[in-house]
Amino acid sequence: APVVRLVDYRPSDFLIDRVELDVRLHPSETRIKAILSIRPNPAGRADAPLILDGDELRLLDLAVDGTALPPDAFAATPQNLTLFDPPRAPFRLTIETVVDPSANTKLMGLYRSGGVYCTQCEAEGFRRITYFLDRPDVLSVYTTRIEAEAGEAPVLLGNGNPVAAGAIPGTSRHFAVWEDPHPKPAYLFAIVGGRLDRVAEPYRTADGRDAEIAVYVEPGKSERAAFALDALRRSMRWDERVFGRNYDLDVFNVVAVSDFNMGAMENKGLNIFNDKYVLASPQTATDTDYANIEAIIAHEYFHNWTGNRITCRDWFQLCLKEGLTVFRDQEFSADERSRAVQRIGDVRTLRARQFPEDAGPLSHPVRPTEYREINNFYTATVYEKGAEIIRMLKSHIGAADFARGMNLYFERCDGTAATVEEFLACFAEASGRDLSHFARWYAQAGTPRVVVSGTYDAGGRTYRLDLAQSTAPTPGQPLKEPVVIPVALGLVAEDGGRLDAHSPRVRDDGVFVLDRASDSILFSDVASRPVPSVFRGLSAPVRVALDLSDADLLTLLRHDTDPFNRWQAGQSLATRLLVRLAGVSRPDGAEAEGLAQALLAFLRGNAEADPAFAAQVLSLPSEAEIAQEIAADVDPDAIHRARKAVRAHVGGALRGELMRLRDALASSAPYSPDAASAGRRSLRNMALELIAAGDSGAGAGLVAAQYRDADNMTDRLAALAVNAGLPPSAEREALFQDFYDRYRAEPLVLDKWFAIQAAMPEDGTLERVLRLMNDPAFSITNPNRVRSLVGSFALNNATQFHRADGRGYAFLADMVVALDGTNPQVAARLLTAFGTWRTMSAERRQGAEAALRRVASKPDLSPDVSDIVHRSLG
Ligand code: HT7
Ligand code: ZN
Repeated sequence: APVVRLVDYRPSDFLIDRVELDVRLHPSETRIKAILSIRPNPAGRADAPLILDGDELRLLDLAVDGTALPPDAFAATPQNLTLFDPPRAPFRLTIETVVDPSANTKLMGLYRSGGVYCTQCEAEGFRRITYFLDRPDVLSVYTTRIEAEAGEAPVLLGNGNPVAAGAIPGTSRHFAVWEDPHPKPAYLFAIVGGRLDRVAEPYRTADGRDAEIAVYVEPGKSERAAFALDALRRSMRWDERVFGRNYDLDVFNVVAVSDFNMGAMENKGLNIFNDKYVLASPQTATDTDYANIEAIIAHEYFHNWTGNRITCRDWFQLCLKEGLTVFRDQEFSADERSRAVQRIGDVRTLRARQFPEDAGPLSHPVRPTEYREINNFYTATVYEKGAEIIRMLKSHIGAADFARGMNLYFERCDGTAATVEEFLACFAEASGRDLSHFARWYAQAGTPRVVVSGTYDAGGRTYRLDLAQSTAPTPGQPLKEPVVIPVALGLVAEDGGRLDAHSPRVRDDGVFVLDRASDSILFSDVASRPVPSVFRGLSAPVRVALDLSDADLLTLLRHDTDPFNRWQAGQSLATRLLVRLAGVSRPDGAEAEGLAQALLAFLRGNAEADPAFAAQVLSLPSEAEIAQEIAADVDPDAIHRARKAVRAHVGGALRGELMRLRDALASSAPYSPDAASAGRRSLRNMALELIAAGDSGAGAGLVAAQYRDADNMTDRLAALAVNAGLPPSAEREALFQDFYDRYRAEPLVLDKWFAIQAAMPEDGTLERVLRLMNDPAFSITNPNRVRSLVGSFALNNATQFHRADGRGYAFLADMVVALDGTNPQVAARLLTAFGTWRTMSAERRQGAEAALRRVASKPDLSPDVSDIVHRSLG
């Protein structure tokens, strides 16, 4: 595929003001008649041909202003429709195409999922429905007529408001007409047709519009849609209250489908969701599922303003809608739940997904400057680091100016396809600041490393903090410049008392801005040696190198007023120990005694007051986090052994307290997914995990009882996950079998069963995965199944995916090649699991490179897989 470059952007030569669509749904021959009201763009070239995008399309008919075109006036291929000399005044182009939704395994454009017709048009799926100017800066008003067999598709949904519907006399077919008054790019187009149940409620917006909000699900599952509907209502109220944004149509529909490439899609007025992020009942969904549903429902709804009303000029600006909308959904979840626990979770995701991406061959700026396949840029960098930039912008200019900037952006850019520059200009204007240096965050890839050191002068009662930033080279960017880094900080007295130290360089809100390569802060009136607490709340997406003693970390864990840094202190303590133990062949768990005592003291003081937070403190850094810290010649087996030894020791040392907490936190109340109840469950289940790590015999007994007695999926699945970590036995397998038997009719529940087994850190797991691929519940064409089994193996099972004999790599390569023929997007995403291959030990590097080269050598690779494999090897 050719490279697309940001510098080559130019406005479209033509605009399409109106789109009238007539879609006749049919399982294998759906016909689409499109009437496009086209005019030359004054900002485009005057003599240009009209080149419409297509993808695997077949043209049936073509007319300009109602008249068929002579054959030499146009050319049609599956990829393009070209009018060599189109009218230079407004005209109506009629196009008829035919597509086969049942054969569409790429799940882009119009396809069928479990008998339901649905669409996915972002980023470039609309061109798989009709020929179009499929670019986000072409905004059109749409009217859509959908026709189908009434028996096959009694529900017909489109964007906007419903304006007509009825039977087609003399036939078994019916139709519905939808009108969307808001101009939108084609990527926000959607239709749905099928047998679906509906839950709905009325909603009156803060500015007085009466709307109906509804969730559509597979027949018989409407009870499982209630939580999503509730989350939608809460999201709408939050956006009114916090961002002053009201909904703008008469209906808002959410549809759940079972085959979907990503999490969900924000189509105007008609969000389409992966059913994993809609359906929830206490018996089938975990607390994590509930929290994800709430966050993704909110995310897609928030796109209505940040993405739809204001869209992107081109796909390089993807972070304009995604980073901002992730920031908004994170803030929503923080307000609805615990702010500290939410932040810890968001930082864990950032470090687990974005930091490795930014340190590997797929590293790219938050606003990339070139791409071969845009689908490969829906990345943790664009989403999560994009959100961190917004968070920093808010802390850099302050909450009040941030709010003014957002309002200006909504006012000024509403109805347009905007750029990052236009966005930042609103904040520069609102705050009166020059943000040109801050803008470097969008252009420069890589995670900055900030080295911090402190010096106390008891005589002068001063304390100096020295900070220095640097960023390692990334592909295509050998040289790096300093970025603007807001450092939220404070000083903590060694005994935990107050320290009234001051520096004119630190703002009243505790933020110091590091905007050059190095700088220092001098505090005066410092009565005693302080412990620095820096990057509170992880105030910037950086790696922090601050060499605190274990005693200092214990002070922070005990006394820091910032909960995030209390948690961070515990993690730093554990990481240091784990990295050290990963370097020895027989790690001695007894070395974790200091950590265990610190955790015990923490639990005694805090566990019952804030169980969710305590569960986070108890949760040791993941194997992937330890690998990142080691960074070169990584041996996942050594990391696993070290972590296992530490967990075993901590579990043994804390056993009494953990058993007590399990009893104290037990509840006989019926299941509720609220954050407080979920927090209690998370600590109880973390306790179970540690007790089992310390004593597998005791663990097995507790697992069996909890599994049997659980009245909800959170507790039952937690027991099953701990079961997976027990030594091999007939009882262990019997529990897996029991789970399968109970939930054999629940694909989303069996996904959890697949994922847990694929993540088992033991020799036989690859054979287990191969066996599970033959299970009738597995399907290679369903992305959720593939992600649960193959994705979990590649991403959550370091010892087995990175097997020294290379069989894990070879398996993934086989899967990628097999999947590339049916669903290249899913195949390409799986392939990103190779992202850390260069950091592995030499023999593993050899195996990974061989597997990647084998993928690269396959003829007819999709642009998606070809792009990832070549960048990974590059
Ligand atoms: N904006 C949506 C992105 C998306 C997508 C992208 C490529 C291929 C399939 C897709 N499905 C959804 C999701 C979001 O960020 O809200
Ligand atoms: Zn999004």
